[in-house]
Amino acid sequence: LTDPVTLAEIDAGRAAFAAPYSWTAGPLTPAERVGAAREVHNPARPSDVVGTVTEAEATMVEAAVGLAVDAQPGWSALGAPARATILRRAADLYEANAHEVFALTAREAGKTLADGVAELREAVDFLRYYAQEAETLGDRPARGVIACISPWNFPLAIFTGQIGAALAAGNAVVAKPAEQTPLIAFRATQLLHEAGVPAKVLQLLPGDGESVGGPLTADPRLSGVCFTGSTEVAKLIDRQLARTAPHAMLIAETGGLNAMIVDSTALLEQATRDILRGAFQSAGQRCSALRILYVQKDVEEKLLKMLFGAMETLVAGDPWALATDVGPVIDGEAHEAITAYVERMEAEGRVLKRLDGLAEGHFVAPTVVRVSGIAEIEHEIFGPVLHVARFDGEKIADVVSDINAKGYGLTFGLHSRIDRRVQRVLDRIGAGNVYVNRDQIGAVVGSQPFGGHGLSGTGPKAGGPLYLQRFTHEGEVGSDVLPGS
Ligand code: TXE
Repeated sequence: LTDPVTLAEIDAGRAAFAAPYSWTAGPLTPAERVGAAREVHNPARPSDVVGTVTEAEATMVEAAVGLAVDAQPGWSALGAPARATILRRAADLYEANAHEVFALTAREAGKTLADGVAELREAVDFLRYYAQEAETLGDRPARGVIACISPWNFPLAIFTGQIGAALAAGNAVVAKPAEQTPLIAFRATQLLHEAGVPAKVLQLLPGDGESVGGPLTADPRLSGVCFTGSTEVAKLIDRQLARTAPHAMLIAETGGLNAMIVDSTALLEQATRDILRGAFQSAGQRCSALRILYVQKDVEEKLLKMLFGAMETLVAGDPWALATDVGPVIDGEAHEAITAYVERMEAEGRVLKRLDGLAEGHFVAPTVVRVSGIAEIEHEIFGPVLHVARFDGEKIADVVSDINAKGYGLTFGLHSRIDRRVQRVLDRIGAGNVYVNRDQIGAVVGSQPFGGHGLSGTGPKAGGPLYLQRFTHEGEVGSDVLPGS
């Protein structure tokens, strides 16, 4: 845990954990609120219905963007200090409702309590950081209406970070959360409204990618899209904007095939701990997660022995139990895809280690798979599956070239105690975030901004000073194009 959680918070969370949720709010009139109701299920216990959501339809998208266009100038005219005050108030409200956030992240997204704490911390940091940055930037012209499209793996932090930046800079937002996690998004939106963000300035449109995300990103009145999710969808949106809103900016944060190199001089105890966290925390469902470990031949046997031993200590199970390290993957579809991959690897005789599975829920047992190198991995496996390759000390430059050639560029880790080697590798590696002799885990808002390039995304890094500028008319920085779109 990054922060102590009190017993009272856990008790309060337990009550919230059992409460049914439903989505009804929004500035649209009841007649405009159309769409089918959808049940949201707990990934650890699929028979548990967390709540129901009325999903939006295309006509609602049109109405919502219209309301946002009308409301945006008033929000912008409030001025940066007033908007910053509102966002800080929202951060306070998030903290005051911490227990409910933990409960929802566990129950709707299958996140462990430790992950829930980290997620809340990051969301709150985003709100306060962008509030402060907005005051520093002063009153620059905002862009207009921004569509924020977020994934389920950080249903609070990424959702809040995108929205917080757009709002701080004076834009109105139409947000589409991931279809798997609308309830956390709904609760966060309520708290932002309660803090003083007008209902028309921040609207939430739950629904799936095609039926809501599609029409939303095709609306010519958009001034920008802030997207986190798969590379494929980022490319779709990029092409869509070029057709219907060529003036609009796009920030896309997508996946990666993140590597770590461990050489024979590394402290293996530390490397083991960092590999374990990098590969299996959040059940491997982090864009920063470690996917392929390159270990130098002469320490391979020892390191893998230590790693497999450490894996045995991982507790998989109910995310709400304090002892749990690894929760479920997000849904049945993800479970099926990752399991099919692991079974294929097993049939090919590549599985080096696989923990026992759990009978109920969408659990995937942490698994280690043998590969000869990154080129062999077809695409990102978004779950607790680590690939291992070995290398010869002389060939480290080739390893770095292979990683670069794959075209992603999100996170990279290196464990070595040879300074010259560290420097040489860092000079060559193409990754947005690099971790040396430490765990390869995500962002630290304000001090370690996060983001990649190549197939891993476009635009400035989240949680850094250039990010907010991109939401204003003077922020034409980092506007590269996604390869292949
Ligand atoms: O992503 P999608 P999914 C990667 C990871 C994962 C894969 C698929 O490899 O296995 O992507 O995950 C919305 N127009 N990451 O299916 O589909 C969608 O509704 C507009 C990495 O969840 O990209 C959701 O809100 N929007 C990642 C959001 O896009 C559309 C986090 C992301 O969904 C749309 C998540 C469309 N046509 C997945 N189609 C990370 N960087 O951390 C979908 N969406």
